[in-house]
Amino acid sequence: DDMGQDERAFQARIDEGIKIEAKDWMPDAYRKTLIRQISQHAHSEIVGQLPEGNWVTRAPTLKRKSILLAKIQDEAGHGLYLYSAAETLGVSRDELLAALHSGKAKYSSIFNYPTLSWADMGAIGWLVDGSAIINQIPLCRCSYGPYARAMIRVCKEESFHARQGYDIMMSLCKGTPEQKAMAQDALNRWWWPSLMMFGPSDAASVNSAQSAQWRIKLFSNDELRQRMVDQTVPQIEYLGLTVPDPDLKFNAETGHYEFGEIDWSEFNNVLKGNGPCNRERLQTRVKAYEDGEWFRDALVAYADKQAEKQAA
Ligand code: FAQ
Repeated sequence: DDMGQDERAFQARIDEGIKIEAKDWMPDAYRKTLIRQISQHAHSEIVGQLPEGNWVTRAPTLKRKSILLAKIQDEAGHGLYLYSAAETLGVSRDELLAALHSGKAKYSSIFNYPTLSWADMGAIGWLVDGSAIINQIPLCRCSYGPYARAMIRVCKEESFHARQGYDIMMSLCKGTPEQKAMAQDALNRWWWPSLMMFGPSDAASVNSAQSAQWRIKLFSNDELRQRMVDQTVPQIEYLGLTVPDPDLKFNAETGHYEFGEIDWSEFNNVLKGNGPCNRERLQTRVKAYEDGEWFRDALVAYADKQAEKQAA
């Protein structure tokens, strides 16, 4: 084969389950794919604050408001751990942010959908954070040490988020018929985009084979998507809601739910920047970054002054 000696030794370590650390030798393509995935993941956490930010001032009670604020703040923290993990691979945070702000970098498709009612806060916590957990639990065991370790805390916090989302859904479903209808409407709008979070079908997933060989991916996109459906359908039934998929049926032989075809043209359209909120999300991020310039400058000026004092 055409693997060099370094690369063979590297793959052997991965096959043995030994973690790769920042200062270890690694193939350029491994470094590149990790920078790609970890930075997209970081951007998702940061842009992912925006749909929920839309409801902070309109939360129905002070308790719900403080929970939502804490949840959104957790997402900012996740973004920061992930940017730090990406930086261990030799890329700067400024470069990563520039790629996000110019529209060059991807972030999760799910955050390009609008949040139209309070019930969407329930649906996002339950379905979006729920899907994020299913995708991220295996990443706690991925081959790159700094990424794997960051995922452990992220997953713990995401499980609080998923429970708070389901708690909102339970309250609405036990409420008035109007409240239950809001819950159903939110489920109808977030169900399919949540299934798309897991990425293209295995047949269309260009990065999967290599990422599986490097143990960045321990399960395929379709395997994790199936896990999400199997886990969530009983929760939908418990709420007394209807899965917005006429083709959904339980297969008693396999023990899995079979589900309808995902609208891949919608997915690809969102990835190309043409989802319902792509432009608005990016504009909001860029404005926040520009508005924060004076603050970043002040931090640097302060740090410089402290260093001068120390030197004197
Ligand atoms: N959206 O060959 P694959 C959260 C891209 S959770 C946009 O299968 P891969 C928590 C993919 O990048 C959300 N793009 O790629 C939260 C690639 O493009 P590229 C973030 C997508 O990497 C909750 C191309 O399609 N989670 O933020 C999507 O092997 C609530 C081909 O796809 C993560 O990022 C998509 N849905 O597998 C925050 C988890 N799917 O780069 C706030 C880590 C695929 O070649 C509120 N990432 N693409 O130009 C992963 O596990 C993987 O990157 C996958 C994609 C599974 C997402």
